[in-house]
Amino acid sequence: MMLTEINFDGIIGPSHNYAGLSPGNVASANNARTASQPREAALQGIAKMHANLDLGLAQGFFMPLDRPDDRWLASLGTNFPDADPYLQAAAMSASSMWAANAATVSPAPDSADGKCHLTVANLQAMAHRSHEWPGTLAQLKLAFAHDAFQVHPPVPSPFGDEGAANHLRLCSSHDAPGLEIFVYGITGGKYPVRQHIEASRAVARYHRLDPARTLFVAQADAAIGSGAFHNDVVAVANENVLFCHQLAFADPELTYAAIRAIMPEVEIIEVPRNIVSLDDAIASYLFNAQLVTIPAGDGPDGGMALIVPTEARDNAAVWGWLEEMVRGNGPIRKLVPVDVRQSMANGGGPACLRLRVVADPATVDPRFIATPEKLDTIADVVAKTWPQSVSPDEIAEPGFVAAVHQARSALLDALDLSELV
Ligand code: SUG
Repeated sequence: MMLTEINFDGIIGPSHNYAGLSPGNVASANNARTASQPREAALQGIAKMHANLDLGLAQGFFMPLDRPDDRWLASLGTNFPDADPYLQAAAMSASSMWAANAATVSPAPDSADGKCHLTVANLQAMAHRSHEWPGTLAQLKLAFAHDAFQVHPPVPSPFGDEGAANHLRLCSSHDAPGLEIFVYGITGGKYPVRQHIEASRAVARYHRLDPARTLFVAQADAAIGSGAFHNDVVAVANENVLFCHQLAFADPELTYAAIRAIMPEVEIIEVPRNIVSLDDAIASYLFNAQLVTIPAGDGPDGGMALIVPTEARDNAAVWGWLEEMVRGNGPIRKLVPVDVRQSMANGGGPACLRLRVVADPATVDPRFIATPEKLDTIADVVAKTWPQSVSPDEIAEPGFVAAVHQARSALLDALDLSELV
């Protein structure tokens, strides 16, 4: 078994829109009711996947879910034409693009049974995301049907679980046993808490993790209150590196000490609040980066790269700090800005768009694995069928709904995934 980190990106669906459905998500609120560009959005996501392949990384993808979600509306005793505008918008959301919220993943070396475990996230904090999990679960079961995996149903209500966005894994290398850190919210101040500790503990039990290598850490209320609705807006980890904001965790010193006690070789890169404020961190999404190990021989000294949104480059305080860090002798050697502005306008950066799965690529259903040719096929379908622009007032129009259905069907056909109804 050759265990590698594979990043599975959610393909941005044809109904991508800015309905302002996520209280506590500053970008989504700021852009609420403006027009979105679904085609451009999806092409930006595909370009990011291409760039990752060029860096020598393993890349996969997930299909957009069927929207509007008629089954969910039926469970609420209504249907799309009769539903009120709020339910219509919630049923049309393309939010499954943020694959970091699809599931929590524990690679095989961390689990007592030697399997890679995935628990689909219930996403129950937000109505428009609470109905993602059945479609996501069906897809995970297809992509990870091999014996090397175990896919779990969601944690039951009332415990909110938002998947890998609140989960960090530290390890000496991806194929070695890791330290898994589950980050949960307590009060959140003015905004809702999305990740509950009871859910995190349940996921750790499902995944048969070693309690001696598992930590449960509270997120700082200040971070949630400033708009870090998921921990991955203020922290990211890769192998032995934790890159985080000073105000990411409720008790940073205790958190770092607990990590060091289990993993003395950890390198913690903390960005001080007096250089990058929480507001700058959240507006630029510098931590919502993909921190990746460049395969040996391909990269600058085979070190790590930080794939950041272009918004991080546009912020002088943030970019200045990042450039200085890269000039130093640290583990992060390269900055790779990517343009995912359409997703960013709804609060989703490069890291939100991907789910990391450490596995042998040979054990994954090949239909979900990206190659440059397959990405070109996807881009071709998107260019031909994805709507160009839509305002939230137009998402319930029958013509738009029909276009969304046709676009997704065309993609499923092109990738031989029509069984995902
Ligand atoms: O859950 N935005 C998503 C963004 C998720 C980002 N993911 C991570 N941080 N991992 C959310 O708030 C906006 C939907 C709208 O307003 O239409 C939205 O759902």
